[in-house]
Amino acid sequence: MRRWTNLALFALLGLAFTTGWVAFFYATAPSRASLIVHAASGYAIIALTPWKAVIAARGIQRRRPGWWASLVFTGLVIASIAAGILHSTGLLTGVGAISAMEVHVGAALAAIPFVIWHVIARRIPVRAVDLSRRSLLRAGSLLAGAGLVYGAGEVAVRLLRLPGSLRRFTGSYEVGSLEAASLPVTSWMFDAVPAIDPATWRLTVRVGATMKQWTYEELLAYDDRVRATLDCTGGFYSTQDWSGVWLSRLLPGRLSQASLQVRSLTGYDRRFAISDAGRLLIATGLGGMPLDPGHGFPVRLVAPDLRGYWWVKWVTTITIDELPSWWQLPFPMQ
Ligand code: HEM
Ligand code: HEM
Ligand SMILES: Nc1nc2c(c(=O)[nH]1)N[C@H]1C(S)=C(S)[C@@H](COP(=O)(O)O)O[C@H]1N2
Ligand SMILES: [Mo]
Repeated sequence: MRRWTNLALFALLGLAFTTGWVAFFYATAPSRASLIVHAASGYAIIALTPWKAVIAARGIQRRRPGWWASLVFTGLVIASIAAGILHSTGLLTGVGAISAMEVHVGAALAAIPFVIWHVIARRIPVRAVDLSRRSLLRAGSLLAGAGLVYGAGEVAVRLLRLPGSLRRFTGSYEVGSLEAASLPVTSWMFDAVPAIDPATWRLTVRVGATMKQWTYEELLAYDDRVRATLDCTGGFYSTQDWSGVWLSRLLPGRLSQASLQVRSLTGYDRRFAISDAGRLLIATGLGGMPLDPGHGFPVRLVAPDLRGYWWVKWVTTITIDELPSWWQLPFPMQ
């Protein structure tokens, strides 16, 4: 049971980590599907606490080198799970500018080097019986049981009318919809708001060797509109009315290329399939007013049904090329 507990924890940590990122990748149904498995793996980790506590108590008594690092690791796992539950129930969704979701993911990321160290320093032999019917069945029942606990928790959140009952299927909370002034200004990681002079700014559209430039005035002549929901992985969403021009209208007629890359003045970029151009808006306006610098002035991308991190702000260049649309890191690195 001891070895099985440690192996199960290893598998569950990997599952929680993977399903968390899958949920971040989507703003549609797969996000919820992934979060159900995610929450179940989190509760399964909690369920193993009594067994792991015995293992850990023995290990701590033995004072093996680096035992304190295991305690830091334990602290990070507890912090991540606690912040996840605080977010999901809505009991505490943030303190000041820091959201519970940011703490949740931040602690999980900080735990990575510790898990790697922990499983190397406390290596356990893996044997054929670990994949036996019996251990797999046990793992399956643990995860299914944890899934039921999650389901019961969701029911309880609704019966108790906790704020968590108001969250969207991605787990995000609504903020200031249809009230442009209440839309938060946020960035993926490190980007700061640049100062851009609309008189000299140009939107460059490159197709192979040819290139066309648009001035801010020229783009203002369009009035395509869309109501769309920005769903930030930081844990909030907001539905707003956006105006501007469908990206497809800025492209020359027939294109054989596979993808288009939208790039910010800051270097931040995202790549899309060319077939998406008709549903991507190059926005100049929010709630009937020109964008303000924080929300992407002079123009930003509005990408309905995609998570907020696809909505590139301060766009300067659109490049159409032969690269497949999946040819990029799944998440930006800046
Ligand atoms: C939620 C994840 C985990 C937590 C919070 C955790 C925590 C701890 C703590 C606090 C100790 C005692 C201090 C020490 O000996 O360093 C320990 C020991 C140990 N852990 Fe973990 N651990 C986790 C996952 C794992 C995994 C995935 C493995 C292996 C694949 C593992 C294998 C061990 C072993 C073999 C020991 C030593 C027990 C002994 O010396 O008697 N642990 N763990
Ligand atoms: C050590 C790794 C992790 C563990 C053990 C863990 C566990 C949990 C738990 C227990 C919850 C609360 C579920 C609920 O009651 O609804 C939760 C929520 C959540 N986690 Fe994680 N998590 C981990 C890492 C991550 C990562 C890396 C991400 C994203 C990249 C992530 C994204 C989320 C999201 C979006 C929610 C909110 C779900 C909702 O409100 O319905 N998690 N997590
Ligand atoms: N250039 C650039 N665009 C960006 C980001 C960024 O960091 N840099 N952050 C993205 C993320 S994560 C979100 S949620 C939205 C936030 O848009 P808002 O500040 O208008 O609410 O912008 C996206 N566009
Ligand atoms: Mo975001």
